[in-house]
Amino acid sequence: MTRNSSASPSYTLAPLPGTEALFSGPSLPPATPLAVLMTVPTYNEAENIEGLLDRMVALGPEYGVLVVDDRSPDGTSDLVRQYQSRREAHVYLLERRTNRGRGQAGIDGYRQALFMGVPVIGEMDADGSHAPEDLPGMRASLTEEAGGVIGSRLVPGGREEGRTLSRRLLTRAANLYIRMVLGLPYRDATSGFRIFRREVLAAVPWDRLLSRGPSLLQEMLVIIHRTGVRLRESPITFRDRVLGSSTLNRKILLDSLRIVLAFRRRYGRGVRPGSAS
Ligand SMILES: Nc1nc2c(ncn2[C@@H]2O[C@H](COP(=O)(O)OP(=O)(O)O)[C@@H](O)[C@H]2O)c(=O)[nH]1
Ligand SMILES: [Mg+2]
Repeated sequence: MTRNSSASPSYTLAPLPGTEALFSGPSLPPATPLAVLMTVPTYNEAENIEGLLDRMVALGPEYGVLVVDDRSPDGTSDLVRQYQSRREAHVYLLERRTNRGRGQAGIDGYRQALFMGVPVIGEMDADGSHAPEDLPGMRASLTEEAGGVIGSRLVPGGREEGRTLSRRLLTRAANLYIRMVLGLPYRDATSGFRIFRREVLAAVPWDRLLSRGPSLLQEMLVIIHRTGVRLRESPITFRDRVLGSSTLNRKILLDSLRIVLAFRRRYGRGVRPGSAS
């Protein structure tokens, strides 16, 4: 379903091979064109989604959100639709009917955002751990020579709040492992808060990725790095999820260690000869 009126381009559902989905937009799209579109995968985020939308909309009319929901039983998508009918804001919803999962939701979100032609496209969690207020700083770090910006907990100025010592150590150990195995120069390769130029994302082979889960975050970085594109890191304040429950468990953790080795087999460890530097 697509509802549209007035000035803004009339966005429609992108071709999403292998996924059945519905797409909707605001009843009253703002006259200001979309400059930054953040994709937000959601599964049972009814407690968090309206607060996130309010904070995103407060950044200005050129910022938009694309919620990518997997039929959350708690009615997350109903809340988004209500928001679309009452606020003049770039709030879009992709309701996936098949292939539930964080990895495929992320892929479909990026495909939909690319199809919409927005110049800067990113992703963040719905659970409040990523602060919309950090986005303008990330956008300011997107200088001409950068292909994107990682919102980083582990560069000077970056912070973590409300996290146990074991979670903080886990983040650091995972990043050390990823840096060593994949030869990536980034301090926070596990951060799920990032923005990219659309041309950088357009070069990602979305239908040939290995990831089916959260490891998509690292697979995207390794693919982009191998093409010679460089990202910057900009400090963020990360807050551990306050409401709802995390999908991270021991099995996901072990799977993600294994899949990093699979990335190394497929993509190698260094920059490909012949690619730009
Ligand atoms: N569409 C979709 N989103 C998901 C799925 N699993 C998790 N998410 C969302 O992905 C984001 C990250 O998940 P979260 O539970 O916060 O993981 P953590 O940050 O690693 O603890 C949140 O916004 C979740 O609602 C899923 O199967 N489908
Ligand atoms: Mg989270």
